[in-house]
Amino acid sequence: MKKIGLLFLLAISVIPAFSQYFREVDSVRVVENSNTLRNPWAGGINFPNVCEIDLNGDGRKDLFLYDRLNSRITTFLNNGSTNADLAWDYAPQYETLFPPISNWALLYDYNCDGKEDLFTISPQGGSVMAVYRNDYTPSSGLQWTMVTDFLDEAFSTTRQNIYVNGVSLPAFADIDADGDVDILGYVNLSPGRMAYHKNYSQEHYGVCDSLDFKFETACWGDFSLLIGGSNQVGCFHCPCRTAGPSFPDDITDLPEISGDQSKAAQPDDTSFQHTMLSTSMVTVIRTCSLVMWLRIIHCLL
Ligand SMILES: [Ca+2]
Ligand SMILES: [Ca+2]
Ligand SMILES: [Ca+2]
Repeated sequence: MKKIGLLFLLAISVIPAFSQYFREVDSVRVVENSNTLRNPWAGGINFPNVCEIDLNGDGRKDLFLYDRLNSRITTFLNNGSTNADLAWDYAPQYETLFPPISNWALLYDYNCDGKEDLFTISPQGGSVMAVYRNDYTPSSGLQWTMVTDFLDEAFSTTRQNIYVNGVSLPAFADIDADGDVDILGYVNLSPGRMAYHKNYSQEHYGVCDSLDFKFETACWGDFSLLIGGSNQVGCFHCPCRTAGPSFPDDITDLPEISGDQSKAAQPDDTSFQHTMLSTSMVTVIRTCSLVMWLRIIHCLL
């Protein structure tokens, strides 16, 4: 048996070695209709969350995209060009620096240090949200610290998780204009209403850097979406409790519409090809923008 093994080793030692090597090349120029594409090898974009973040600490806001269709992160650096078509450079070196993301990812600077922090579905799964703090430094670069994997709030005399799910995105904004981030979302069995999770960081600590939430109301804005779909408002100034489930998908865009700092909720729905705009009279700060998303798609393609 030992002789057979020795012969086998001798045999393979004299067989010429043929190996195939693959090397990634992303510098090949791609021209379409005489136009040279700026980021032809950045990959496609299907169903992304788009957020601003300064990836490299140069003071310019770069781009973070999380494609919900294939769970892919894509990052672009802002090169400072005033031409929006030329401003974004594909920078895949930052894509692996983000923490584990599930279903969706939104960036918002909750602790007011100028660095966007990350909110996503918790590694615990279910209807729980996790928060990661952006601890970028010039020496260490982009790095994250988990603040909590169970973002909770006061509810009556107890505490509960701030309800989220993998389909419907919450919105992060300063709803009451006191400087700390609040959250709009949906309750477990939503009657077509938006729930308001108010942050008491300013009230309790005098600063904006804490996540001290209380379930304020299940009927923010005093309106209700139409039960059964079509992504329309069913009623304004209607009684707070109406029956039946309705789950619009996203309310991530809270744009200022009229220039008077009043803001609007813009629920989207994957079942319909249109979105809806409902204006309000409260002051909030816009986070990830649909307008920006459309602009990016225009720039990258
Ligand atoms: Ca930057
Ligand atoms: Ca921050
Ligand atoms: Ca606030």
